[in-house]
Amino acid sequence: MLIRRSATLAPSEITPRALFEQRRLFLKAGAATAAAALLPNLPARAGDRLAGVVKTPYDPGEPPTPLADVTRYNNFYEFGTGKEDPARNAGRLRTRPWSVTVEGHCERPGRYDLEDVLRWAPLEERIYRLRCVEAWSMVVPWVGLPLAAVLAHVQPTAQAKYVAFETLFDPEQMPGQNRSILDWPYREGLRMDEALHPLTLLAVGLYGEVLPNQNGAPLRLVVPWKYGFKSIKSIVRLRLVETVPETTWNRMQPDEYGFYANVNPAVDHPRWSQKRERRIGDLFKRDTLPFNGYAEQVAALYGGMDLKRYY
Ligand SMILES: Nc1nc2c(c(=O)[nH]1)N[C@H]1C(S)=C(S)[C@@H](COP(=O)(O)O)O[C@H]1N2
Ligand SMILES: [Mo]
Repeated sequence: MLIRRSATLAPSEITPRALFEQRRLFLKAGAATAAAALLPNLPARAGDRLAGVVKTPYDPGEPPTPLADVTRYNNFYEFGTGKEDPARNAGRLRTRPWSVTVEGHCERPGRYDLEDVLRWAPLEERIYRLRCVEAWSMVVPWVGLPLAAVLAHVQPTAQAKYVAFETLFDPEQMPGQNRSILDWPYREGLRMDEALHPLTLLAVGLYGEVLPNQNGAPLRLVVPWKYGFKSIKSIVRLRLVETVPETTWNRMQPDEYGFYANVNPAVDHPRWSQKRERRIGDLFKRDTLPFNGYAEQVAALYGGMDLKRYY
């Protein structure tokens, strides 16, 4: 099935329920910020143990993919297009000092040091499924903070309907950027209710340790109900915007990669089926679940939307 349409949703189409949920989450995130005022600094080197990580009930109850696979089978085109290229080449990325610039429609724009951002909420361990659009998948014990906590801190105004994200642009550190395989820097975006959803995580670690560079150090997005390409790595910029932001893959191949990119076994990629997936380490394929198994938590965000059109 080939679906061509630009997948956008007018702000007027966001349901009142979604907006209500959004406000409720906002209040919760504010409380978390207050509780996290005094956290130890984050160790800087990949593999360093993260302290003070709160265990959460986010766990699909499936065995996590071995660390060796999570860190040696990656997509990170800034370091090459082969699955093993990022593990080989990402070592040259300098992840400290690191700052995140927040711009656009918010009360507190600015350039924030990563250490400060990490004081806005406690670090949590959450085990999520990751489903790549290429039909492989993993189970990863991430460590991070809810994106909602960061948004609560910078306070989006009523005009902010979407959050746009950008990866670092530095061809000296990211040699893949010397080739025009993608339109650099890598860009992604979420609708505000998706960005505020409690499942949406900004990860700084995995398996209890500082994120290896190839997995998106020092700060990467994880949106478990969407295809992996939405989970942008090595983020340096957040922009609060009023209209649907441009995203890298959507811009490259709009008929193959939609803005929403919700995992959906009923909507095939134009060149292959999305009905099944191979969990890394498994011999046989398994069925892909709607919203990657998170339908109960997120399906309501898309009530009334035609998910074949907004793919
Ligand atoms: N900046 C950047 N982020 C990126 C990518 C990329 O090439 N560059 N690849 C995406 C894709 S397609 C996937 S499947 C996931 C893979 O995450 P992992 O390597 O941690 O498993 O990262 C996503 N984030
Ligand atoms: Mo992917």
